Amino acid sequence: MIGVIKIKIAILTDIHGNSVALKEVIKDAEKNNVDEFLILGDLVADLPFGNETLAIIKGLTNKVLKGNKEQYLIEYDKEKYDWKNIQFRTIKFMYNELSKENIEYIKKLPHCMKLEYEGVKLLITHGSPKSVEEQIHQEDRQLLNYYTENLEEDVLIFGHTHDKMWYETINNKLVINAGCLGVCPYYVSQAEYVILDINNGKVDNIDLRLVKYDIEIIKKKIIESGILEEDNVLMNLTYNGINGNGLKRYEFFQDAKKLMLERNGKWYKDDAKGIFKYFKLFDDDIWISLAEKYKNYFVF
Ligand SMILES: [Mn+2]
Repeated sequence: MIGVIKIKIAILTDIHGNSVALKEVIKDAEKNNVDEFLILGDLVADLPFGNETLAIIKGLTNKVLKGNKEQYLIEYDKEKYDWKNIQFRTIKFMYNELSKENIEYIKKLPHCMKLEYEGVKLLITHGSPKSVEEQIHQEDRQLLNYYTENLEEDVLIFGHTHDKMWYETINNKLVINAGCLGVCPYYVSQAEYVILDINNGKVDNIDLRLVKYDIEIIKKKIIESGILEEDNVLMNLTYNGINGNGLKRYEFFQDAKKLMLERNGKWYKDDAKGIFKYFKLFDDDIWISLAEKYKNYFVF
């Protein structure tokens, strides 16, 4: 007699270097008897604890994808741009903090992965099946229709948008956005991740989980990392994002885009080669003036 086969899969996306949140999520997943971890990219960059984060990930699973943040670092590795823009200092810092071995590790990560568990076929990606950068929001009905109508697999899973976790059946396919683990802007120091239960050849439960972590540890680690001497603006915006002030982070970027658009007719600096195809920069003076405008919301 063949027994009923059950498997529990934890889906983690958009860790962004938050090793503190990652450790808490792993504890929660293990308490819930998870058999397998899938990690959907944006492993590092935003918070400067990249090597620690990658050490945990490597010990957890080899089912790991790259995100747009890894793509920035891969592009930077090719050219080693001597770029003076203030906003770029963060990406340079994140690159320089990673070990050579970890740079080689992220260079080998795939953009998509096809998996099969007891007859249930999954396609996992960071942004979309086409690109690490494309965003799929739940209101983008045309895009969702496009990616599900000819989908070979039963389930499409992604992250990248930092929208609240959601799932929906579209064209008979299960679509899951696994939210954001490391810099989730909707809660104070809480991480999102998803547990998928596959039972006897069917998905029979989807658990959207929220896990608390200690933001004071992160604050201390940010100060120790030295990144604040490079660019305290982006780090303040990131910290605000996980500390209940996510809206200010959003407003800052909306202001910056508006000012760039007024000045250049385009919301970012036009250097469409290498890393700058992906990593969008604002003019330094706009960045500095907004840092001044928002300084009352800054912690560092
Ligand atoms: Mn992303």
